[in-house]
Amino acid sequence: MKVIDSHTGGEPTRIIVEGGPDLGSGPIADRARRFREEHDHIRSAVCNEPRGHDAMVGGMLCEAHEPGCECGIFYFNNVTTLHMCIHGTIGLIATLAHMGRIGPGRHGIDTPVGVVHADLDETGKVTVANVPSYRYRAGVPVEVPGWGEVKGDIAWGGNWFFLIEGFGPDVEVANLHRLTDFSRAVRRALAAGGITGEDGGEIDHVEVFGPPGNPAEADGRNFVLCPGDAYDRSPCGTGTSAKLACLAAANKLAPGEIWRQASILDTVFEGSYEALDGGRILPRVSGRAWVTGQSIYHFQPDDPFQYGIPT
Ligand code: PYC
Repeated sequence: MKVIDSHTGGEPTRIIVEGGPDLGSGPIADRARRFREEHDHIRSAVCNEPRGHDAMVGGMLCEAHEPGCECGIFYFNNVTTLHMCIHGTIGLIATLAHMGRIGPGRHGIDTPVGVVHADLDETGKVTVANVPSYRYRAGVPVEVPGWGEVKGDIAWGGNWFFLIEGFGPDVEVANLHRLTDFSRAVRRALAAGGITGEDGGEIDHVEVFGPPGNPAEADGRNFVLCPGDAYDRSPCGTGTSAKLACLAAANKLAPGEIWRQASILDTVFEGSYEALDGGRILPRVSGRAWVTGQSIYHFQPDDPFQYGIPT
């Protein structure tokens, strides 16, 4: 198996470019389900130690099902497959360019949540037009053991997010452990209270907002807890999409206006949106990825951790 590694604003992406499992043909969502049900050991082998670590996001490069797409992709992490991942898509575009498969221009990518388009420019900047996003509920109260009542918005940005501002620890890198504890407690309280996305989907990402470290470079800083309990080193593209949906719903950002979202590490994604019918938006998120290496993996039958150390 061959993988190519990159990072997008600090968040790693590892794309399986050769030697992945045979998932057949058909819609990417079906192939992602087949991967989850029949090849979960490959997810663990790629993302977990000793080859990976808890922040690693993997991607399985496939033939596209939808016409006009450059490729298909689905993403996974240390515990599960993801609906969508924008930092991963920015990493995928950098990887395809590194492989010589694509150059600057617009590229269609077939994903489990629909076709997305990514523009690569001459400088390496990638802009992803994400799936339609929306705020589902605003100011939802949840009683969080040890932290009291916390209010947040529920929004879809390709994953379900609970977006919190004004509660919990300050969004500063010195508070990483407390932010992780807080966000995990919020996610547990949401699950215990039966609070879900509109489709009953689990809210598996928690996003806490604070002021930017440097207002000349960003409009806000976030901390994002991912499903496997790692924090997103990047500003999280699906999380930025969910934020844009909330700003649009609250009339705080006009269509086409730029929102600069900094991560907890102060790496920045730029976001803007186009208004769609029914209160939905089409978010566009820009960032940059850098290829860091490539590897050939060996699976030795007598290696007790050939498929990773489960998280
Ligand atoms: O950038 O969308 C994103 C993402 C999701 C999980 C980690 N990063």
